[in-house]
Amino acid sequence: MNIKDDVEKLKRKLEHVIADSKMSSELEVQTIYHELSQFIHNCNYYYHTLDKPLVSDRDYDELYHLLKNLEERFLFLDSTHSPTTRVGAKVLSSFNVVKHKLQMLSLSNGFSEEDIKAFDKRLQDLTGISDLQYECEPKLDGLAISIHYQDGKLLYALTRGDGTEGEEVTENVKTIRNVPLVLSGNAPRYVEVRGEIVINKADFLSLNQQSEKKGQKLFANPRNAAAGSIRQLDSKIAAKRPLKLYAYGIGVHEGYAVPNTQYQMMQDVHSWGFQITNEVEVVSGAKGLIAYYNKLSHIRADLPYDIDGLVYKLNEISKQQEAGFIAKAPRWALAHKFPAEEVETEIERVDFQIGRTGAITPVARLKPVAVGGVIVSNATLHNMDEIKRKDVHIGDRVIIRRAGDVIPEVVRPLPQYRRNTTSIVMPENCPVCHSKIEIINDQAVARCTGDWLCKAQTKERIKHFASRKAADIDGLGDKIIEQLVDKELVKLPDDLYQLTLTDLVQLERMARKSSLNLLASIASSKKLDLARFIYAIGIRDIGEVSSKALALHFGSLENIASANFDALISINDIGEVMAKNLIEFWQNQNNQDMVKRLLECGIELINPEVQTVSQIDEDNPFFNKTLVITGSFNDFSRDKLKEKLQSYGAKCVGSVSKKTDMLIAGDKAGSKLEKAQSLNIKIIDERELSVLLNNESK
Ligand code: I6G
Repeated sequence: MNIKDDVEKLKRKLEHVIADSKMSSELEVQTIYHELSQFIHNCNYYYHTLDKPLVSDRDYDELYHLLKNLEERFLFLDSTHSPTTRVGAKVLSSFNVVKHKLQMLSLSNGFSEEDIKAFDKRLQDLTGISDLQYECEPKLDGLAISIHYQDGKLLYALTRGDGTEGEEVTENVKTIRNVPLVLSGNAPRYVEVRGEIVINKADFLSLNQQSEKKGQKLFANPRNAAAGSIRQLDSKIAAKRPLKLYAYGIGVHEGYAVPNTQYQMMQDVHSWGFQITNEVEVVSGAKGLIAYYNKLSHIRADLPYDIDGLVYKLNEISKQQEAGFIAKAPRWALAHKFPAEEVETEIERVDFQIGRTGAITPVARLKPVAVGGVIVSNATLHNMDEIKRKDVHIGDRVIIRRAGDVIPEVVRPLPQYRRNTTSIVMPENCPVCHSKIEIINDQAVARCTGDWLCKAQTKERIKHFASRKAADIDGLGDKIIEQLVDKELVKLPDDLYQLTLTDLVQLERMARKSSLNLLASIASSKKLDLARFIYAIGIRDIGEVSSKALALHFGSLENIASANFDALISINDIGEVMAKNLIEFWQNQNNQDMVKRLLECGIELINPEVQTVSQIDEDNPFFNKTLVITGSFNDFSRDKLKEKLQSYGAKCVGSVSKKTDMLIAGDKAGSKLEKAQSLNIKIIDERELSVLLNNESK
């Protein structure tokens, strides 16, 4: 019998049940309901996953309405996994944060042919096999997700989060048309499927066209659109977004008979009803990997989705187990990243942006151009030295580069096209407050001398004061700060504490409720750790780490303010420039007044317990060691870990060099791990770290 006959037979049975609903037994209704929902699940699979419609649109609509009709008529039916749930459900107030049953690991990165050869060589040495097979896939640029199924039914879905815990986004994931709500084939009783949620390039263009027609904000790129959709609290909105899931792996739980190869694992996932990319291949050795890279680079633009690299995995599962893990990344897998995209455009003009400390950055305003999936119209030129070195002019055609989420930069001009260009000249006065600009270090750094009189500096200083690591004023975003400074309601940080409801409700997009919430957050920020306060007042070069070191060492604001140069540089994290800046800061009457006013308006400082070197056990393995902490950790936040290691007398620095004694590598350790490996620096993962810390605290 063909599909058309199946559809007609189903319709006849349903019409009978619906027309004669009182005569049908509960079992009869359950049976036909089950048959119909299975049929529609199958139609969805053929349409959304295989891209081969099974029935006509008209038949589909008719069957779908019959299914809805059954659910409305027979309330005893369990519709939790019905195809009708794809339209979304209730609106949530927030997402629950849930621990992953199995950690979602990250991948080590490779960038060059040398990295690929080294990856293959490492695995050859580890396994003792010279001709290794790899399973290869494109690395989709989307949002990683883990979906759990029990007895073949979708149970819950979590975002990757920090790898240890993620947000529960089940309602939104259930709206994704190619995510099976019920598994087919021979799926294990409990299974976790991992994949990437994306919006295909063509769907992204239509989505933005629709948004434009409705006068709504456009999405920057498919990844942002996918991530934003999954984080919608109203799943009816997510249901309207053209999201897709491409599965890439399995979180192995008891009851799954692990096959021999990664390739077979992907076929298992596919057989349960998931879409996998069409580009999965198995190749031999580094040569095969490089050929795969060349092939995919060539067809990258024609793929339906954005990719930011490729993933290579040892194909044999037993060999994966032999290779094991390093710093929470599998040793048996590698993400081969594509180089940052570069495009050509034109510099229309150059503006000078003023930062928190008055430092001036030249910014090129560009003819808008698409790069790395977003439209770019600004790029940094760093400073005047860079402009001179690169020989960039206004009106030049230039190459710009955008890597990941970092600010795009001008790489070089194309002087062969140069006509009617003009030189870039640093203005003598600040474009915002018109104060004199001082040039330091032979042009490398230029600064506006307006200090708190410059509204541009004030805006950046208030943003810094209110930021998460400083006073942490929730709800005080950049746009509000800009309005407050423009309207001269805030000239200095203490003005924040004098704001009234009347001041706030007059601002754009501030209703009574949001204004009251903001006043409450401002009030609760008055209780402030000394270290946060030091960081918040924005002393030049005094970052979060040095603020903590100062607070821990001196224990009170008065002690920090009166410390002399020698006392300051005796602290591990304070260098000579920082010590000089600290002394200059406290000598400046304006700064003294600002701090005084903050304390007068009720800021209550919480002083830490002072720690002296003599309290530290000098035999501990971290004493006097220079450490770099990278990646994320299960049991510590990075900040807490830094604090803990500093309390053992360690010096925590930001980058790996020959002087580094140890790298503390958590999850997603990335380039610092690679550099430490190449310099033969001792690497400690979270497990070893816990052992060392436990031994020390005994
Ligand atoms: O983030 C990832 C993207 C794609 C992955 C991944 C992947 O395979 C194609 N595979 C693994 C093993 C991990 N992350 C940890």
